[in-house]
Amino acid sequence: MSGADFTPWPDELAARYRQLGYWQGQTLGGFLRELAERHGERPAVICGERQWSYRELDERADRLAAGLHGLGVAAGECVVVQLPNCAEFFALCFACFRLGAIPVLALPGHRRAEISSLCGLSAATTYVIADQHEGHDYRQLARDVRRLSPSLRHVIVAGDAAEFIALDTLYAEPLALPERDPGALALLQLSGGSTGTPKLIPRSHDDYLYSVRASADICGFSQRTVFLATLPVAHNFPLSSPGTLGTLHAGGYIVLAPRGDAATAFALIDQHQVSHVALVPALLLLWLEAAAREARRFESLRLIQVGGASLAPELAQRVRPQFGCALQQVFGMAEGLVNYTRLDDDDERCLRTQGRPISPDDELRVVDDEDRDVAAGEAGHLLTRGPYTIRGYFRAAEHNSRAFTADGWYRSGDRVRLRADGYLQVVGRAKDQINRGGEKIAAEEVEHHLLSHPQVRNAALVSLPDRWLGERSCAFIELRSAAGSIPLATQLKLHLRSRGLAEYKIPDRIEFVDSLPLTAPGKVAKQVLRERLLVPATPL
Ligand code: AMP
Ligand code: DBH
Repeated sequence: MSGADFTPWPDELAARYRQLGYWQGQTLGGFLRELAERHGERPAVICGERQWSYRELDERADRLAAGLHGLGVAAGECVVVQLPNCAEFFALCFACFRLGAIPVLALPGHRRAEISSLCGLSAATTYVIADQHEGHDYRQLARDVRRLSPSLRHVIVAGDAAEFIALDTLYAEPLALPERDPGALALLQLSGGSTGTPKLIPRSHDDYLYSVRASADICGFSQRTVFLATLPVAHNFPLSSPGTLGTLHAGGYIVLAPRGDAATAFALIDQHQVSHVALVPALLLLWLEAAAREARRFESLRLIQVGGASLAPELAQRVRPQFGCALQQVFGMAEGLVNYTRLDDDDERCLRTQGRPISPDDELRVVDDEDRDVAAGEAGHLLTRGPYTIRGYFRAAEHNSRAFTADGWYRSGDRVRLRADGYLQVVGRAKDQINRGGEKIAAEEVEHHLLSHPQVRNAALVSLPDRWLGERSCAFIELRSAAGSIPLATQLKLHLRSRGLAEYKIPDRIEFVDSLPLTAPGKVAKQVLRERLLVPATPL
């Protein structure tokens, strides 16, 4: 990896983070080795009927690393991992860490457009999928992706491999592999983004493990923790805040839910006496409604973490009465900074704030449009730096000059208020993104796909408030002159699907307008569009 791939922290700060023990000089591969030595036969991962101990997970990682090596996968190569919540996800990721290959953590909902652009950006040589999940056949997706991605050499499948390589056949005699550099790039997370093309987030072993260990401490994870993974495990929140990795760090075990719905999750909570779970607000709402209908008890639950999107205080206050456990708000980003309400915080903080940062060395600034600090307690743009916040996206020099200040602050795109007690409240968003139930949609990306339709002259994607998801998306479309047939909303949606876009990015609503309103510099006035959606009677 070259310097352009991974912007390092300044030397003095790196030395400080090491000296303060944030960066412990351990790789993620070494992390699992140490846990296996400590916890041996204790259960680590439960996936359906299967249960892997720490020792077994460690051994599988070694054997899979040898198998990948045998295929010719080398240190520094990128491996796009698109697996649902299954035990193989962990064996495979740790195998990559041991080998020095870089997992690129795609989400199960991604389709041809997203995966081929991840492959292009990372020059991935290997793509790992499950055969099928939730009715989707990933092998067909892999056939499409392979046509579009010249760098891809191997497709590995958990399950029925068809013409590809079966993951189960890759377990080989462990090899003696060289230790990796803990300061090096370990994995690439995906950013929700706000631009036309996806951005990859380079996380090092040292910085990622710091966020995992410190999160596990803050959230009180221990050997008694049974963590139910309901959100896709590749996502930064259920992976590291403290999530599945934090559970392993604490010596507890992970129960993998194939999906997050209440029926599936409640059955697993009962069966495995689950103590901790991480949810987005949209999922919490479904769970609350289901739990109220069933009037049931949750004796084993200790903590429900909620993050990824704004949580209304009215929803927050239903958690304890309904589930009989504590609520923790989590405001984080795959780029780094994570904030938690603390376990001993009073109700006011737990219900009405999004917590405070993990680290005493997390730096926060709240600024106006000209990057001037706002008065204490006022709302503004959140900028941040710290021991686990990236200094630049992967291979995105041009974008980095806008997404980071010259002195390394990450522009989160969130509008926040920083209170005198150090707690944050998220009050809005400046970035051009829709947060659809915790799934982020970069408006520009969808607009580019809409503009590829021959009849579309201009398109603007905006958010629309929604009771269930928090926000949904609405595309405003300006058509070209009446020549030819006018596309219907359904045809535009089909057009987006035919371009291989993930389903959650397909606009929930489409409105046709004669012309899009413009601001003075000629940009689409999205605020005007959002306001139009709030007044249904106004003619569009
Ligand atoms: P990403 O950068 O794609 O990892 O997404 C992180 C973004 O999710 C943040 O910058 C926020 O916009 C949003 N987010 C995460 N947690 C919360 C929360 N608790 N409340 C409001 N927004 C959140
Ligand atoms: O939304 C996120 O990206 C997020 C939310 C909570 C996150 O990355 C995290 C915690 O680590």
